[in-house]
Amino acid sequence: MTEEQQTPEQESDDVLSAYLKKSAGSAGSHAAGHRSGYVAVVGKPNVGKSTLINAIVGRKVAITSNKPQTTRRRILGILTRDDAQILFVDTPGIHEPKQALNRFMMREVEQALDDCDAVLFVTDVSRPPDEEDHRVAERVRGMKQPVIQALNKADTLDPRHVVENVAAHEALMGMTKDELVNADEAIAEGSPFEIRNSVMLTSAARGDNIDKLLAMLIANLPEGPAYYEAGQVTDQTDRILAAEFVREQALRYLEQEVPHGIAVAIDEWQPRKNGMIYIGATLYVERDSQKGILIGKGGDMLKKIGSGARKEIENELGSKVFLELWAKVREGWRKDDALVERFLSGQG
Ligand SMILES: Nc1nc2c(ncn2[C@@H]2O[C@H](COP(=O)(O)OP(=O)(O)OP(=O)(O)O)[C@@H](O)[C@H]2O)c(=O)[nH]1
Ligand SMILES: [Mg+2]
Repeated sequence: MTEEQQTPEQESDDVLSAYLKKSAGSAGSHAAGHRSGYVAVVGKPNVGKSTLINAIVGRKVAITSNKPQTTRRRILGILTRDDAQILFVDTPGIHEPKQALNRFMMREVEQALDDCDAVLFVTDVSRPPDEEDHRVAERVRGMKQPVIQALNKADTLDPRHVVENVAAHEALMGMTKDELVNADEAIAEGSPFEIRNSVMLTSAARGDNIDKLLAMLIANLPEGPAYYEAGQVTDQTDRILAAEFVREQALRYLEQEVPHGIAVAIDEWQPRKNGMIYIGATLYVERDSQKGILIGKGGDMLKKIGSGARKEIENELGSKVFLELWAKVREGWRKDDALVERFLSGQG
C-alpha cells in the first residue's frame, strides 16, 4: 500500500474528524448578539406569503400565482445578514383539507409551526378579514412563540378603508389597542422585545416596510450561529425548483381546476457538451379531458408553459436549457396518499 492509499476505516476517520472540526467551528461560535432561527410564515391562501419571502431573500425561492393553493410544501427561504440568519419557512395557505393533497399540505403547515422560533402571520389588508383569517388567527393565538403580523398588500388598500381594515386585521390576534405595541416607536426606542405583539403594514409587491418587518422578526429570534452558508438562499435542489417553475407557468396559463390538478416530475437532467442542460419533465393531470386542455391546440398550451418555465430555469441556473414537457394522466392522484407523497417529493 502506498502512502496515498487509505483503508476505508482511515477514510471514514478523516471524514469524521473533518466534520467535527467544521461543526466545532460553526455551532456555538458566533459573534455576540448574532441571532438565528426559523420563522414559520402562515396565513390563508393567496395573501402573499411566498411573494413576501421572495422579496426578503431577493431571489425567487418560492413560486407565486394569483390563484390560491400555489404553495404545496414547506420551502426554506434563507436570509443571511451580518447580525442574523433568518430561516423563513414558507407554507401552504391554511384551508379546509378535503383531499389527500390538502391533508398533506396542512401537515406541512403544522410541522412548520411545531419547529419554529417565531411566527409571521400574513393577511391581505386590502380586504376585511374573513372566516379563513379568523381560523388561522385562532391556530396561532395560543402559541408560546412570538407572533408578528404582516398586513400585506398595503399598496392596494383603498384610502377610504384604511382605518376600518387595519383595525379589523389588528383585532385578529385578539389584542386590544393598548396591548399592541407601536412598532415604529419600539424600533426608535431600541426596545426590540417590546415588538413581540405588533403588526406591520407591508407590500411584498413594492417592498414597503420589509426592513422594519425584519427588525421585528430578528428581535424575536434567539441568539445563535448561522446554520447555512452565506450564499445559500433555499433548501431546494435545482431539480425541485425547475419542477416548481413549470408548475408556476401552468398556474399562470390554465384556469379553474386544471392547474390545481397538476403535478410536475423531472424525468431527465443531462448537461450537454455545449454547456446546455437538457431537462425532460412530465406534467401529470387527473383526467383525460384535462390532458387535452394542458396540451392545447396543436400543442400550443404546453409550448407556452415550456417557454415561460425555460426562461425562469435558465435564470436560476445561469445556463442555457432545453426543456421538453410531456403530459400524462394519473387518474385522481390528489385523492391518493401514496401518489401525493411521491409527486410532492418530485418523483414521477
Ligand atoms: N398588489 C399586491 N399584490 C401582491 C402582494 N403580495 C402578493 N401579491 C400578489 O398576490 C398573489 C398571491 O401571492 P402568493 O405569494 O402566491 O400568495 P401565497 O400567500 O403564497 O399563496 P398560497 O401559496 O396559495 O398560500 C400573487 O398574484 C401576488 O403577485 C402585495 O403586497 N401587493
Ligand atoms: Mg405561497
